[in-house]
Amino acid sequence: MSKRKIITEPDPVLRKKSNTLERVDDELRKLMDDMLETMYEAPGIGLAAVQVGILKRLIVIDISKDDKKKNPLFIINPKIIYKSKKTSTFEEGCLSLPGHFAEIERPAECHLEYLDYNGKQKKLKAEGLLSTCIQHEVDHLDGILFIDYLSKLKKDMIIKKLIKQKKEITKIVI
Ligand code: GNR
Ligand code: NI
Repeated sequence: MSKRKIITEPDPVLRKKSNTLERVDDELRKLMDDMLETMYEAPGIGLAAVQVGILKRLIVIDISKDDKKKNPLFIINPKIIYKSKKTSTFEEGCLSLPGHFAEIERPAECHLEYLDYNGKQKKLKAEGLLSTCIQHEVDHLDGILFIDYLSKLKKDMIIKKLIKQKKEITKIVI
């Protein structure tokens, strides 16, 4: 397994729509293993392939807190088939928006159809943090970031700070 570089905002790749996968093979499983390692190292509870620069409809999630009892979820071609009217709010972070957090309201429950690590068709009913995380990751596959749900003022402020951070990093490199 190898760790991959996480792309951060602003980067036009993060705004692209990811493509549906045609098959689940060993090459794809290698990518999923790399994504899981990258996510654990970050650390984060979810990662979409686009965040490592690959425009494929693929996400990995592990919301388990206990380091010893890992519970990874590999989700290929996710399709949200139900979203509840009831909503819930969580403080969200994003590995592509380092250092920024915001309370985001989303449907509390969602039902999902997808292919697993072995290419098997699965269904999942999610609530709580898992439901929020799935919706956050599926948004990535459609080029959406959580800052898109904030006011223009808050969103622009965060993007401005991220641009400044990137400029400072390049200065250090030079
Ligand atoms: O690590 C992450 N934490 C998180 C917290 C609340 C809601 C969503 C997330 S996902 C995020 C990792 C990430 O950027 N995934 O795309
Ligand atoms: Ni994210």
